[in-house]
Amino acid sequence: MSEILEHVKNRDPQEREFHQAVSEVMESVKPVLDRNPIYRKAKIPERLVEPERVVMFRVPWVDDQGNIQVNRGFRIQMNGAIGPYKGGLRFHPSVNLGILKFLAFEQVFKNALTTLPMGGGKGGSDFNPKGKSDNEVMHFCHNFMCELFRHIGADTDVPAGDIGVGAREIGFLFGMYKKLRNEFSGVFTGKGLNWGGSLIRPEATGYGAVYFAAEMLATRSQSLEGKVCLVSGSGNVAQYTVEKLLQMGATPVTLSDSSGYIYDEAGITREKLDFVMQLKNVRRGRIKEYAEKYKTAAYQDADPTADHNPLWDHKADCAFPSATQNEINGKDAANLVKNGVKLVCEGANMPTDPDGVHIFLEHKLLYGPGKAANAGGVSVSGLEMTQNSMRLSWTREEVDQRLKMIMKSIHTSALEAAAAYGQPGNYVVGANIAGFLKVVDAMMDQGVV
Ligand code: NDP
Ligand code: 2IT
Repeated sequence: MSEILEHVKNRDPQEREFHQAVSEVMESVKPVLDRNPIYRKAKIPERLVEPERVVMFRVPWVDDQGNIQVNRGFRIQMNGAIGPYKGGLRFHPSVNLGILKFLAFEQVFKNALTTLPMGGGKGGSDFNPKGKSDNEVMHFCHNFMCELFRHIGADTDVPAGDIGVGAREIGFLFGMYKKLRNEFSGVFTGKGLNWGGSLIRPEATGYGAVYFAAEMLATRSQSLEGKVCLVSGSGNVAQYTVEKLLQMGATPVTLSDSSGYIYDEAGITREKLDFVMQLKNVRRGRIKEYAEKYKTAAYQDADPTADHNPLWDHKADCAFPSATQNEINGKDAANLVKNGVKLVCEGANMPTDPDGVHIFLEHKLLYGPGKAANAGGVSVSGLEMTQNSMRLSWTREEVDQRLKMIMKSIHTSALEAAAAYGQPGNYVVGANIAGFLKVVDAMMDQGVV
C-alpha cells in the first residue's frame, strides 16, 4: 500500500469509497511523482487528500404530517487551485462524509480535464427525496440552503445537481439563496432556462458520455451505429445517454433503478424513452412499469444479496453504467467480457470497483473512466457560468458544439498522457495524470496555501 493511502486510511478508517478513489489516482500518478521529486517535497499528495474545507450542518424541517425531521447536510470544498469550487449536490439516504469526499476528490481531476477554470467540490444530504411530496422537498431544500448560503457564491463555490437533485431541487435551493442574499447570481448551475440556465445542461452528461464513447471507438475505426448497448440507471444521465445513443444509430436494451432492471431485446425506442422520461421525471414511478407497458421487455427485481448484477449479463457491444458507485464488480466485469462487450463508458462516478477495472484493462477494452467520460455535465455547467457572467445565452447548437469539442479534447489529453507515461490506450492512467498535472502545476505556482 502506498504511504499516502496508509495515511488516509489511518486518519479516516471508515471512509471506504474515499480510500478507493485515492488509491486509484495515486497509483496512476506514481510515475509522475517519481519523475518530479519536487511534488513529493511540496507535500502535494498530502495536500490533495485533505479537503480545503468541510462544512457539515443540521437540517431540521417539518414534514406534511407536522413531524419534525432532522437530516445532515454537507459541502466539501476539496481543491480551489484552478477556479471556484464546483460540483453537484447529492440527496440520497446513503450519503456520508466518505462518499462525498470520494466524489469531491474525483471532481477535482474531472474539472481540470474539462479545460475550464473550475476547482472541485461536492455536497449533499442523507435526505431521501423518494416518496416525499413537492412541499416536503421544498421545505427540506429551503432549510438546507439556510445554512449552505453562507459558504457558496458565484466566485466561491457553485453547486449543481447529482443523484436526487434535479431541476425541481435546484429551483427551491436557488430561490432561498436569492432571498437570503438579496442577489441574483450564477451561484448554481442546472438552473431553469428562464432564470439563467443553459440549453443542453440537462442533456450534457449523457450526451457527453456518448460523444466520449464515439471518440474511443474511432481509435479502432468503429462507430456506435448498430451497437447493442447496456445502460444502467434511469435518471438524468441514463435518459440522455439513451437519447444520444438512439441519435447515433445504436440500440439501448436495458435501464434500471434501485428496485430492479428491464431488458428490452427489441430495443428502447424514442417512444419508449418518452414514456421513461414521463415515468421518472413527472410521475416519479418505478422502472418496473416499463415492462408492464411494453411486452417486449422483461423485468427483474434487484437482489442486494446477489454476488453480481444480472443487468451486466446480456449479449451486447457496449456498456454505459449510469446509476451509482460500485455497480460493476469483478464478476460483472467478467460477464461483460464474456458477453462480447468491447467498450465501457462510465456515465456514473466510480461505477466499477477495482476488481472490475482490472478486468477491463487486462482485456484491453475501450474503458472510459467516469472522470473523463462523464465530464460533459460539469463542462456545460462551466459554460452556464460563462453565459451567466456575460449575461447572455448561447443557442442549443453552440453549446452542443462546445460540449463535443470539450469531450474530444478530454479524450485526446487522456490518450496523450497515457502514451507519455508508457501506457498507450489506458484512459484510467491518462485521465488521472492529465487532471493531476493541471491542478498540481497551479498549486505549485500558488505556494503553500
Ligand atoms: P438521478 O437521481 O437522476 O438518477 C439516478 C439513477 O440511479 C436512478 O435511476 C436511481 O434509482 C439509480 N440509483 C441511484 N442510487 C442507486 C443505488 N444505490 N442502487 C441502484 N440504483 C441506484 O441521478 P443522475 O442520473 O444525475 O446520476 C447518476 C450517476 O451519474 C451518479 O453516479 C452521479 O454521480 C453521476 N453523474 C451525474 C452528473 C449529472 O450531471 N447529473 C454528472 C456526472 C456524473 P432510484 O430512483 O431507485 O434511486
Ligand atoms: O459529478 C458531476 O460531475 C456532477 N454531478 C455535475 C457537477 C456540476 O457542477 O455540474
